[in-house]
Amino acid sequence: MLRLVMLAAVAATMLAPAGARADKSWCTDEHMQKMDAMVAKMTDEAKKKSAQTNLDASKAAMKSGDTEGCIASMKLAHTDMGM
Ligand SMILES: [Cu+2]
Repeated sequence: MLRLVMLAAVAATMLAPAGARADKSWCTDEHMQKMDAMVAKMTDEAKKKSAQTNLDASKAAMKSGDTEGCIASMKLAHTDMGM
C-alpha cells in the first residue's frame, strides 16, 4: 500500500505541467535565466519588447521579495512568449 502511494506521488509530480500554472518556482535565478534565453530567441519585436519589460518587472519584484508581483509579471511575460 505504501508503495502504491509513493508511486502515485511520483506520477503526480511527473504529470504536473511544468510552468503551466502560477508557481513560486518562476521566481528563481534559474527560471530567470531560462526566460532570458527564451526572450532572446523571440522574433516578433513588439512581443519581445513587451516580454522583456514584463520580465524585468518580474526580476525587480523578485529582488525586492515581492513574490506575488514577481508571479504576476512573469505570467504576463509568459503570455507575450505565447506560453
Ligand atoms: Cu517565466
